[in-house]
Amino acid sequence: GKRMKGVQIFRPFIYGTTARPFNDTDNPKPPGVPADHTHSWQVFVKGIEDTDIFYWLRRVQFKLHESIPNHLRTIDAESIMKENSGKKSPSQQQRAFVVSETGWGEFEITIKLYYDSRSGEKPQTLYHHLRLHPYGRTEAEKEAMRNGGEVIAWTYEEQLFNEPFEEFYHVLTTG
Ligand code: SLL
Repeated sequence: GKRMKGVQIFRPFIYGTTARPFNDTDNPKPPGVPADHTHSWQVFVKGIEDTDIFYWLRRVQFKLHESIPNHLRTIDAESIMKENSGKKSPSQQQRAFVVSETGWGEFEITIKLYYDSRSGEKPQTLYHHLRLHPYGRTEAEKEAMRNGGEVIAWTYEEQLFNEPFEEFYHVLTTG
């Protein structure tokens, strides 16, 4: 195919983790969760304000810590969309590549992005530190995180497609 000379297309997305400590009120430990697990957490890749990214990002592989059973988690846009097609309202539809887990420790998560094959792009790897405990430069920043009950570590990113193939340019611009 031919490339679009001089054309650059950006697609914003967010990746990161959200963690919550188990407690007796709003986040009770589900049955079967090991006694030493202190938190529930999620790692995700998604569009800004839950906009669709499945048309350009086709697969995400999350590599978790090896202490976690089945630590390589691969999620295909195709299977999410298949599940969404059975749901009545758009608000019930899943808009993110997400893995939900429980555990006790922080570690580095490797996130591998696989693009639509028409892009000709190789997979790209991101690294994200799972945060379970409040962090920040000041005690006030940490306290704010404790109040919310959630520890949020999110990164805003823009995917650049430089001189995309014409066919993929069409995919990008028509959704
Ligand atoms: C640490 N270097 O020592 C890190 C390792 C590993 C966290 C943290 C296990 C969960 C499971 C889990 O939370 N591992 O058993 O499913 O802090």
